[in-house]
Amino acid sequence: MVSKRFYITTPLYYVNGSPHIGHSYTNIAADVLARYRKMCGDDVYFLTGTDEHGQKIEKAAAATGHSDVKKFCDFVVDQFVQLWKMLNISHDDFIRTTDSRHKEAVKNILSILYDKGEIYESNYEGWYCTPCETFWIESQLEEKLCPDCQRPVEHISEKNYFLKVSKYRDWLRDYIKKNPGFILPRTRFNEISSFLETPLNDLCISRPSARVSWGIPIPFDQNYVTYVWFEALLNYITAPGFSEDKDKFNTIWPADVHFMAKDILRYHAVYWPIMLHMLGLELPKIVFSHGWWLLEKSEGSLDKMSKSKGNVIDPRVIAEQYSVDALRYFLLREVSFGSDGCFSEPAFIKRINSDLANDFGNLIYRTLNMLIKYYQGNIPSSERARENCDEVFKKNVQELDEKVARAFGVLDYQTVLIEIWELIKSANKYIENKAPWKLQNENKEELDFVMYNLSEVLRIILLALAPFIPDSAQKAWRLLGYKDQIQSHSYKEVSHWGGVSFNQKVDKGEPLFPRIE
Ligand code: ME8
Repeated sequence: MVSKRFYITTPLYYVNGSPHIGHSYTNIAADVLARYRKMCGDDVYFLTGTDEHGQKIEKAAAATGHSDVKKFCDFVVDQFVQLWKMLNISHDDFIRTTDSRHKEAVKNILSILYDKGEIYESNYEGWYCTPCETFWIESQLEEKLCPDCQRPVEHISEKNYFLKVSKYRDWLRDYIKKNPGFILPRTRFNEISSFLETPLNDLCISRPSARVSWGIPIPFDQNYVTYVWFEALLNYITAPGFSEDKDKFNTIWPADVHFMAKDILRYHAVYWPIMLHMLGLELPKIVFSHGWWLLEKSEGSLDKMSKSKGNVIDPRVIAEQYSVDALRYFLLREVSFGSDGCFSEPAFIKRINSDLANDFGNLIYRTLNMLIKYYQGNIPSSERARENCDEVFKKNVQELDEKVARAFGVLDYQTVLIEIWELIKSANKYIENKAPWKLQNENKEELDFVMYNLSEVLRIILLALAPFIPDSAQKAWRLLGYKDQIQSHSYKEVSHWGGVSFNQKVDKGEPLFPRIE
């Protein structure tokens, strides 16, 4: 039997502007999980991509003087592709909603749902927000503005196609109640549960081609294109081959984790599960909605970082100035995954200096330096240390793998890092307490014991951190005397004591995270 792959997705980002820190955040989080699961032995399928149809994109192309919308998309998509490369995002597939594999599968799915009687035609009268491409009823507006983006809406009346989502509300409510781990974190679960207490309107899934021409034609009515949200959500099944390759699809679906921010949770936690149910497919295991990165707008007031508002931090600039791994670490350590965070350079510098330059950097530097000074770079042969680690490390080492697994299970990256830092901090304290520089003259056997312990703890820390800071972990791995790829090792090895070999030859190298002044 073919085993089920571990399937991770990110949203498909709109190509109406360049990617910023917010998009990088989601992809870094997804990448860390992908790397972790691979180290746990899973066959990971990690999907990301871009959302390229609809009026928003048409308008963005026109605003930048592009008469060919696809060419405009190609140009912006390349910025996403380059950024993911720069940030070491290890996705296995990149889907564009303009790919023919996606377009054909969407048409096929529309026909399936139409034939099943889940789609009907009706007149739509109400308010429409062009940037969000969303219909609103009068009572949902906030002071006549779109409740999502607070921009003006237009009144329209037109014939459209609707998906019968309303009749599945009770089914979904029951499903969510029975599966409390389906929507994470808990606050978002509560939000969706209370949303489902009110009636659900059927979803308008078409737009007249006379108004929006840039889209996937509806197969049963050429005067319409598909609503972008309806077709974009389908990418999660079109990419793994829902229409083209059922065998492959069955090894990948259902998704293990869908990542996104809270702005688009409702699409993923309400409409998407109903669409899957209509198609007779299983639901994803976890829909995780993280918080927003905000920027200070004026003193004391914060605003969501957003492409359409243009108030963004360019991740390339931060990564170039401080390093990719510093950015990856900061984003996942600074705020709890699920809460909002305010991005500021002083906070970034403070975090990198204290955690990466001081705690982590110093531990590597001092350990390697002492190994070179006292042993010409050869890890000492201490049978006593290899058999049993020093009592001070025992609990942390034995429990690390389990604690990390528990935290990763609920996408609590901050707790994973805090657990790893417990070990880093205790190793730094160990150096102070044991004072190897004194042992060198006073007790050679004890020095061997202490330095083997430090080398071994360093090995464990590097393995544990590899999914978060892959480049730096690999560099330090080499310095510790390993020739292979750190990520070819099993994550289980973090709790197996005695991994470093006697006489393994270490090197000092350059500081990985120099202090930022
Ligand atoms: O919504 N903080 O695309 P999008 C944190 N195409 N994350 C942020 C963020 C911020 N300030 N800004 C953006 C769309 N993000 C649709 C998705 S999926 C089938 C279709 C991240 O380009 C976050 O993951 O507006 C958010 O959900 C996503 O980008 C929205 O990207």
